[in-house]
Amino acid sequence: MTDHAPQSLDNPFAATARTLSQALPFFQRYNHATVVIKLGGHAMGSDEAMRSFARDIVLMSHVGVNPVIVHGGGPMINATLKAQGVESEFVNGKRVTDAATIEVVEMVLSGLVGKRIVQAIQAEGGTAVGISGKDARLMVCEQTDPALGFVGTPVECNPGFLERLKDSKTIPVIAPIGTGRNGETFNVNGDTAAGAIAAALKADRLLLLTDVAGVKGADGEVISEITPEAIRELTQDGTIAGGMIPKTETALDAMEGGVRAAVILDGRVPNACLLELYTEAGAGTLIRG
Ligand code: X2W
Repeated sequence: MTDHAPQSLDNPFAATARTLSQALPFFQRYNHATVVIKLGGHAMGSDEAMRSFARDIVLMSHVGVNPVIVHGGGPMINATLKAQGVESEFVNGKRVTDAATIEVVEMVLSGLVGKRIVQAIQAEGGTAVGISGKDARLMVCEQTDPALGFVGTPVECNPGFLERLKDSKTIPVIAPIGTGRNGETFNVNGDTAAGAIAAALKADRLLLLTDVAGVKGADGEVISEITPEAIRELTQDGTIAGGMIPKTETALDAMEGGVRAAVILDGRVPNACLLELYTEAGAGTLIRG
């Protein structure tokens, strides 16, 4: 008898089952959605944080999302350059990149950082490939400004190869390195690269994972949802300032390019991506028109 008795009402797993059930409308909403996730170097943190991020990505892919990861790695580039006795200079958030620096940037991003993310995803049971904007001519760039050296602005994205990866349920992990039309290598700001790739894919969501909770209003509180017009107003009156400006600009540019909505959120919060996509409250600041 007891073998077949209904589970008691205080089953400790009841809350887990209820959480899954509550997520159904969100699983349905994002089924077949393309979600571009920018993982900034400051959001990467410990091995445990990387494991948690990778697990979220694999879960998303299992419930019908097509995740595309674009990563940064600024602090890791700084550490490698420092070990070589080189200090970088940044102008408007972009690293002045000479011929020797671009080699370090490419090695660190495409080699170390990208492959760490690939391995983390595969450790959780997913399949990922690490590429850069050079591969399959994904991100063709022009020089941003001669004063910045080998810093590139994406002028052409060819995302056809990403579509083929999607068909085989392979998660792309993209380093923000671009190719020039004459074979140059360009260093691209990670946010800029994520925005350009999200626009080329006409992504449903662009998640910018960073180390702040979101966009703050004049009262210092994080704004949970905001329109592009309101972002422009808050930027003009100086409420949005400093390092947040490149992020909001990326979000607005991506939306002008056809991305449906962008979210700026704290990637250090456990399960940040799941909180955003699969719960009523979301996470960080959702920007949509
Ligand atoms: C960045 C690329 C990496 C990046 C750099 O060299 O640091 C430029 O500044 P985070 O971790 O997202 O900041 N490129 C042109 O964007 O990393």
